[in-house]
Amino acid sequence: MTVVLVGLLPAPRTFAQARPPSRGEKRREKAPEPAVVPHASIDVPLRTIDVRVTEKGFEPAQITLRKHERVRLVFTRETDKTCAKILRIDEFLVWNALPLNERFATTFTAGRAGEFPYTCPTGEIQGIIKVEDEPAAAAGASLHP
Ligand SMILES: [Cu+2]
Repeated sequence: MTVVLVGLLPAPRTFAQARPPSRGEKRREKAPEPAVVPHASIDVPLRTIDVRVTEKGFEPAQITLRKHERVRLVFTRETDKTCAKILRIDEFLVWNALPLNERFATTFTAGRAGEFPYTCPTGEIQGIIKVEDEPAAAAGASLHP
């Protein structure tokens, strides 16, 4: 039997467009920036955010980050009564089991401003990661000290 897991894999564009344009090549279209970027420096402070998975859903259900902020999200599932036994964050390439009462951590650097949902496998239980643009004065400073 063949099982096709539709939607399991995030769109390849997430990592696909890191290649710099070669000289003389006209870029036809600007590809979107990736949602996650390599950790630019271990000196960038790491912010840890705890998320509980309860009967009400994700708590908190909204996380606000700045672009290029380095974060560790720590999920703890505290209920068996919802289908959020698996965590999806498609844009950040996360699809992980959440064992009951265990901590699951994912660490990344936000690469692009936007709104990125974190959900149960079916998408009914949802939270939103909001990544805000850096203030203009700080732009570039965090990546190129
Ligand atoms: Cu669900």
